[in-house]
Amino acid sequence: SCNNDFSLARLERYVAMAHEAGVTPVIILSKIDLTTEASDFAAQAQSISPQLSVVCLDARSPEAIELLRPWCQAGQTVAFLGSSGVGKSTLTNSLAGNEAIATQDVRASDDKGRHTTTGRQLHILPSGCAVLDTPGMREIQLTDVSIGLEETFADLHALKQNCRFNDCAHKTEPGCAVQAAVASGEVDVPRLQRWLKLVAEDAENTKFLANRKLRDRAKNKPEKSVTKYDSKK
Ligand SMILES: Nc1nc2c(ncn2[C@@H]2O[C@H](COP(=O)(O)OP(=O)(O)OP(=O)(O)O)[C@@H](O)[C@H]2O)c(=O)[nH]1
Ligand SMILES: [Mg+2]
Ligand SMILES: [Zn+2]
Repeated sequence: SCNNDFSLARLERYVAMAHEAGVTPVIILSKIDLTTEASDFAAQAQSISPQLSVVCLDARSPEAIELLRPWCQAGQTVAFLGSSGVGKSTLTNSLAGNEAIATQDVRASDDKGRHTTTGRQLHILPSGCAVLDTPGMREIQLTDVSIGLEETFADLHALKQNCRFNDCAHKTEPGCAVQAAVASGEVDVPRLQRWLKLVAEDAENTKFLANRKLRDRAKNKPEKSVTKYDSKK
């Protein structure tokens, strides 16, 4: 949403997850009616990648049907993911042309939602498109998304192929192509830092889960999934 809940770092996580899953990511920026800076929010979202589709809308408006038509054809399935209160259920209602799903105001202090939707639900639209409305995520932790990260940060991934060392950490190593690009002003440094953080997080979680699977298998216990992450970071 175009308010205090907007986070570029969080959007990158969702996009990486979608790429990894082989799903086409589309960024929907809701609540454009509540801001005069919708184009700034859109420019930030578009900075993730020029190829990414970014759609700005008022989720309560019937115009949403027109704006999302390319992805909402008969036989297609879309899933709305995002923090609580961004308007996933509101948008589903607008697409369905009714008010069947409950929605609830966000907190005025920080624009956070109240976790109104509590289970995933598939809705079939009049157009024949299936929409999955989901509960707002409190956190999104990355595991096993190395391919998703490569696609999301394709420019940095391409640069890193030219580093002198295979295991370059892109910090102080000699012959680091990424740092050379930073020096020449080609690379956005905050974006580079977010990439390094996500790559490290993914590696750590993937290793942690692999070890746990081994341990669980040894003990013959069923396998559990994923861990915790604070969405503010
Ligand atoms: N002004 C405005 N309000 C919106 C928009 N989208 C959603 N809202 C309002 O934001 C509040 C939260 O919307 P919901 O649809 O319940 O949000 P949600 O993403 O489904 O939230 P959870 O179910 O908690 O994950 C409601 O009061 C909506 O009316 C929008 O584009 N503009
Ligand atoms: Mg909801
Ligand atoms: Zn390097």
